[in-house]
Amino acid sequence: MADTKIYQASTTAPVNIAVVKYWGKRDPKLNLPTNSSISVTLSQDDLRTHTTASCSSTFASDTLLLNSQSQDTSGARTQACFRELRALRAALEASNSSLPKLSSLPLRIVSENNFPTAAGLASSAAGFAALVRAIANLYELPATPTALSRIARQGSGSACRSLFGGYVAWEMGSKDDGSDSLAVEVAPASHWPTMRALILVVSAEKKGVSSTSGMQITVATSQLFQRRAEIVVPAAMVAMKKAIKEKDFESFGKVTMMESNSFHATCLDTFPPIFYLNDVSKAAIRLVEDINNAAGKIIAAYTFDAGPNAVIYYEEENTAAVAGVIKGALGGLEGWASREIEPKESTSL
Ligand code: 2P0
Repeated sequence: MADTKIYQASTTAPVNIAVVKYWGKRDPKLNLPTNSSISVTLSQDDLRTHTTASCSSTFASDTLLLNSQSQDTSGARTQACFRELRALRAALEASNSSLPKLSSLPLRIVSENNFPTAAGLASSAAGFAALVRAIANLYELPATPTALSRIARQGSGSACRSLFGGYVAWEMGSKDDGSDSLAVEVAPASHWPTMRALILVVSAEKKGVSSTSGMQITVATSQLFQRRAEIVVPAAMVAMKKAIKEKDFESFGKVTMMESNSFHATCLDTFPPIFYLNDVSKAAIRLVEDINNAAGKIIAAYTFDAGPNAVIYYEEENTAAVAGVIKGALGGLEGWASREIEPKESTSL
């Protein structure tokens, strides 16, 4: 009798915020970057994608539902993830004939974010990481987070870093096939339990220039870009890994802020220029400077991605001096919403 069973597995993946930024592809098809990057994974209680993957001979075709809305699965990125995961499952099935032939069945993916997708908070990173992990669980693949990061990277570059919790490096690699462009753990979240992040949502509008096209124009036109990729980021990678290992917040904060500034300077140096920061973002930068000046050292660090929203890192002992002051100062400003987040471990496979 034909197998009409529905096979199913669920998982969650967290949002990550880069402290050394990915910006530039040397291979747009495989999402191979022009520089390595490092991120901090945020708590899944606050920001995460939950995904259920199922497959069955009763499904007509591959489908993907995000926050109850049907998404196109024919895009090259989704197709690359499906193809890679099916190939791994097919290899398992070839070596063990008692396994059900899931690799040839249509897939149904259902994803929900517990944060607004349009809020500019790295939704593609959590989304593709959850998609890849859910299908890997469905297929019972004996794959490590690093092995799955190679696949998630093809969905969205930053997604490869969301396969881990804590502090994660995406090593750019040097091979043309991308086999060494992978995410690795720098330290688990438990290594630095006092780390906190405050998310300041300035605008929940969708960003003007998408990361994918923005970074392509930067690579083609920015004169600062090459120096950033070859000199600035490699030095920041070394300094950031050391700061995390030593739990040295002053160094962590300085590299985080300089990296954000370097990334946005490169955006401004793109032609035509890309503006992600707005006046409210700049007010947040000034406020963090004031807080650090008042403390006589770096106790708060801002970072901005491809949009105006700020993430402020600080240590628990400075909650009042950082999160308290920022919330007080920005409370009267329209359009600001803040959430305090504790970096946490990612759910393991
Ligand atoms: C990052 N960003 O490292 C940087 C900082 C935005 C600014 O990764 O084209 O959505 O899907 O590989 O991963 C945003 O880029 O781009 C990003 P694709 P992605 O987090």
